[in-house]
Amino acid sequence: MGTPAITGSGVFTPPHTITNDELVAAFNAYADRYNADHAAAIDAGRVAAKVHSSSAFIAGASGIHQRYVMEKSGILDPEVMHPRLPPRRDDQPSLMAEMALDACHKALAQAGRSAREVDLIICAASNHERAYPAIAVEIQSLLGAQGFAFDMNVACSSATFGIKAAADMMRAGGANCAIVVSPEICSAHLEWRDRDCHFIFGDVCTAVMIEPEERAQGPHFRIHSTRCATQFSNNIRNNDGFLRRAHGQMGDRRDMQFMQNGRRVFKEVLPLVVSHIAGHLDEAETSASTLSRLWLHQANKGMNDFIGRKVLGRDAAPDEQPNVLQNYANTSSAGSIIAFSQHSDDLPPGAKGMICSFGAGYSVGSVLVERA
Ligand code: CO8
Repeated sequence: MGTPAITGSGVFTPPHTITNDELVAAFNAYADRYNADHAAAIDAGRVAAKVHSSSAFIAGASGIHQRYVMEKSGILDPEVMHPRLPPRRDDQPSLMAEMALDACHKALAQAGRSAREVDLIICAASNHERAYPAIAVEIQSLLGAQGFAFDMNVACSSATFGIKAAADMMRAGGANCAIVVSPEICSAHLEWRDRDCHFIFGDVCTAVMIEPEERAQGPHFRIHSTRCATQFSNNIRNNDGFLRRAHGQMGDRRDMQFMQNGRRVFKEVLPLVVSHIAGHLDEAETSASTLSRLWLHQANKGMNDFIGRKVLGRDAAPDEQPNVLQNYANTSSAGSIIAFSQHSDDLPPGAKGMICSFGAGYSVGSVLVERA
């Protein structure tokens, strides 16, 4: 089998946006109601008053200006503060599969392939809508693809780990036409009532086509090499899971949604990522000075600026390290793939770049590519 290549990519962008100002207005209205409802307990010092959020803080601390979501009225209703996503019947497509179909069709069109040629689908995402049957198998059926499909989850690194899995299978002869698809409905596992993190996430779906290079029908990116690493940490965690009922814990517990110690994540993940990228480049006998582009995980602009500076040894120009989080916020595993999909067409043949994700686990995944 030949060298695997990325032959197409696609992004499904949800229909609704929430600006920082809209988000903060809803949060502050919720906080005011909460404080009024708990006034006696707050005055007696038994309950902490909720403090207002601020658009200026959000933009300054994260670089996020807005986010896309699948449903916005519930998130912005101070009485609700979560998206209203009605359950789907078993004979209806799941929400993740519906988002995935759009992104997959865009990736297939760019690669010049029909769905029937696909023989591997990996649905790589931070959370899956149900335990089984796999969302990936549903996507395979709805697309009319062949072969086999499975779900995987490495939180924010799901897509890069998925690309590694597909590329390795291709090198071993186990697949010939693969899609790694990442439907991320982050709005459903974010606690919108928590001021420390209510601004962080948005929804999206990305898809990446991977084929042996000799099958490519047009411009493509040769996958030179991939590198994955993990190191256990509790600093990004979500305790929701199938044992919840067995534990007798069905109530409204804060740890059943996204939780993070953002400051520690910031401090601990940066050195991990910088040394991971340096190690990958060493293994590939490639110098950072030959990289034309870094498509980094989209969690925080300050983090990305720092990583770019350490990797390149100087400040990265905006087109060398494109950010999309000002529009999309953190979309977990899909972030680096949105950046790749929307900011790669201009690269000339021979240009090299690196896709790199990092997040819960901790996990770091990198993909070194070359434009062909
Ligand atoms: N408005 C106004 N002020 C605020 C707000 C707010 N909304 N929030 C906090 N503040 C205040 C704080 O109270 C604090 O005040 P004081 O100094 O008086 O105590 C001050 O601002 C500073 O607060 P922080 O220390 O929290 O602020 P930071 O500058 O550290 O910024 C960030 C916070 C933006 C969260 C930053 O720490 C960060 O980006 N960290 C890294 C995050 C990261 O990379 N996480 C990866 C998670 S993604 C992942 O792995 C996928 C998980 C699966 C997906 C889940 C989907 C839901």
